[in-house]
Amino acid sequence: RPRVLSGIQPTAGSFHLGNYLGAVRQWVALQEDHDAFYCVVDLHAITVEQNPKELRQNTRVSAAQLLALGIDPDRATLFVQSHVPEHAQLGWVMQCLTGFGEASRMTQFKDKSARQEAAVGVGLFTYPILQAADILLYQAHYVPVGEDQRQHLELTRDLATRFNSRYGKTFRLPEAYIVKDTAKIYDLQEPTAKMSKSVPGGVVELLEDPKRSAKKIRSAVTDTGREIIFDVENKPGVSNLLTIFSALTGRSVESLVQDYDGKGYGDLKKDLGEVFTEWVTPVQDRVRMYLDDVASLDKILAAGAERARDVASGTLRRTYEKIGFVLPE
Ligand code: AQP
Repeated sequence: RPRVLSGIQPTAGSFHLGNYLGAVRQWVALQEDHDAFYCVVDLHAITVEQNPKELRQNTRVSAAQLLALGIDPDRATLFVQSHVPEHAQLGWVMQCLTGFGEASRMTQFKDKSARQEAAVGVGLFTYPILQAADILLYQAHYVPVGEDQRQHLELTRDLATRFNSRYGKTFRLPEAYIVKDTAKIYDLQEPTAKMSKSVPGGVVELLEDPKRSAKKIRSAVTDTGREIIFDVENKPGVSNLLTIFSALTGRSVESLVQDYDGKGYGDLKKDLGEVFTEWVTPVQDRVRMYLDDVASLDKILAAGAERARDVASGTLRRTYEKIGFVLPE
């Protein structure tokens, strides 16, 4: 079975709808017929300052959300990145292989560092290199992510190619698995910008009170005109709502457009608020259930880490050997 690997940051509060539709929804589908590895990337989280108590809580809440959204620990390997030390170890190897100029071209770093008020750490700069190590350790065929990660995937492939040509074939070249329709969910208040936790406003959070989400959806910025049609160029707000509506219900955008023929933006937004509430309420119930039994949750993560280490340690050993490190007996 082809291998997939992906990770998500233990975001404070909760995941947002962009994380779910752009990434986690694909994770759930792929676990059916792939050998899937999914991790909560806490090492990535400390690239910006974290409160220790909150980080620990956010990591568990993230794992609970993944389970509640449909990741099945019997089918997929679900783990916490810091439980598998090989990530940091291969991360160092990859750093030594990366050009400074090459790393400087990463647009996400440019965006994030420009937005950050606190001093920018080197970890934020080398973030995509650690991400490359995350992927290469598992010899993943596919990496299900949103559009914003495409450049990081290219870097990963470049580093794998470089290592392979310098030391001999070691890493598989992974491919981004990006579902076009939901590759980029937009901010509800600014529908030409990516929905993102660091730009609060038009972000729908999965664990907030659904009434609040429905209100955000009802007050989403729509476009001039009245017609409900899918036209990303000229009607980004309405198109974004149609994308979300379609993804949550499984109905095609065309059939939604037909149904809303002659109706107003208000109707669409009100209905989408209800659709979201209906979808998210049982998800929230399941998150609570997992968090009520932290011991069992931690057990799931420990079992996942063990399976992940089995694969990761083999790759790291082969890598060390190729580099010329003396391997410990
Ligand atoms: N708006 C989005 N549309 C589609 N996919 C998205 N992803 C994030 N935002 C969107 C995808 O979610 C996965 C996990 O992302 P992450 O853990 O790297 O979180 P992030 O990218 O840091 O999330 P944010 O909210 O976008 O954070 P900031 O504001 O820090 O940039 C990834 O697969 C990502 O593509």
